[in-house]
Amino acid sequence: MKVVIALGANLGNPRKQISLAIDAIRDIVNVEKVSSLYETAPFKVSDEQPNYINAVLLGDTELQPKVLIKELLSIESKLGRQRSIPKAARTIDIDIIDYEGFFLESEELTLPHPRAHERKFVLEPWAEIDPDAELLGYGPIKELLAALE
Ligand code: PH2
Ligand code: MG
Ligand code: MG
Repeated sequence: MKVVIALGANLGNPRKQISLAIDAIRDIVNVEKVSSLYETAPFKVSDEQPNYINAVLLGDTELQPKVLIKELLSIESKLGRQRSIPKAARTIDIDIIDYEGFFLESEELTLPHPRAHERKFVLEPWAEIDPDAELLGYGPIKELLAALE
């Protein structure tokens, strides 16, 4: 199953944590493409935070969506993720953006990611590695990006 996964970090050593997270993801996802690392300003957060490092990867996995998100959350924990308020600064955030074009709404996971369409920090790295991608329900990501600029 094809997956689009976004990574972000803005505490500790963000570049290192993203690299370690990708290494860990390779154990459960056949990682096919990884974007460059993007330094981005905090978007829609309610407190003062350092800039983020963001990246997106494309992969293929046998794991079902809820199993995959559980594994990704466990990688976050191993990399020191602490949860306080939503959108707090973090050592690592790993989100599933799209899973084989599935729609899913459950307590654990919403697919596609409900805020990806408004996030340049997701769309830009994603467009770098899959320029013709479409976000389910929203259309070509290049058009979404153009609308944000
Ligand atoms: N993640 C958020 C909220 N805001 N801003 C940037 N630039 N990068 C992020 O990864 C990010 C954010 C919540 O997940
Ligand atoms: Mg997130
Ligand atoms: Mg998350």
